[in-house]
Amino acid sequence: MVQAWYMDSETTDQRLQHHKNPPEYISLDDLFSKTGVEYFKINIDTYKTDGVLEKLKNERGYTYEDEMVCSKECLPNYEEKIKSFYTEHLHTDEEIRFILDGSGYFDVRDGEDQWIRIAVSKGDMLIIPSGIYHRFTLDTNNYIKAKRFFIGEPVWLPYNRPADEMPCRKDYVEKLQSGF
Ligand code: KMT
Ligand code: NI
Repeated sequence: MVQAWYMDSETTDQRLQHHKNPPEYISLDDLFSKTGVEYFKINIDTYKTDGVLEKLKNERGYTYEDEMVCSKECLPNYEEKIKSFYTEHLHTDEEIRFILDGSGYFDVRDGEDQWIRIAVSKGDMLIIPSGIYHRFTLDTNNYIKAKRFFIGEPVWLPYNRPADEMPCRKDYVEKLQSGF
């Protein structure tokens, strides 16, 4: 099951869990109300035919999809990509990921600028809103396979922090203040 928690501020290996002491978990409802991040559980064994993913795609207008594998063997420019994924950034569009295999961590900032770590694995689908500061890292398994979705022609460009003057950031902060 997907779990989310507030991170410690240790600068040790990014692939570790980075729990606070004692751990401070956050529910998926609180994750949404504090960040706007949406979560869907998808049945990995039946998703091709059960219609759940199809309905979500239609409702949200996802017209593009592809698959990516993130591992030393499969990702071109691995070290460089891993570094840029973990550099705090935002995008002008949602970041939509459906995990097919493996695992990893998406970290997002809450309204008080605290990092929340979301541990994803097989069957987890996350929608990270446009304009939120976030980052991604593999965990100690060093492997993840995910589907990416997009509305229209994909734009994967990250804008590293600070990007506070971007319209998508201002929109996000407004939504955050009005409680999504
Ligand atoms: C991203 O944009 O951070 C990624 O695509 C990371 C890998 S997706 C599980
Ligand atoms: Ni991103």
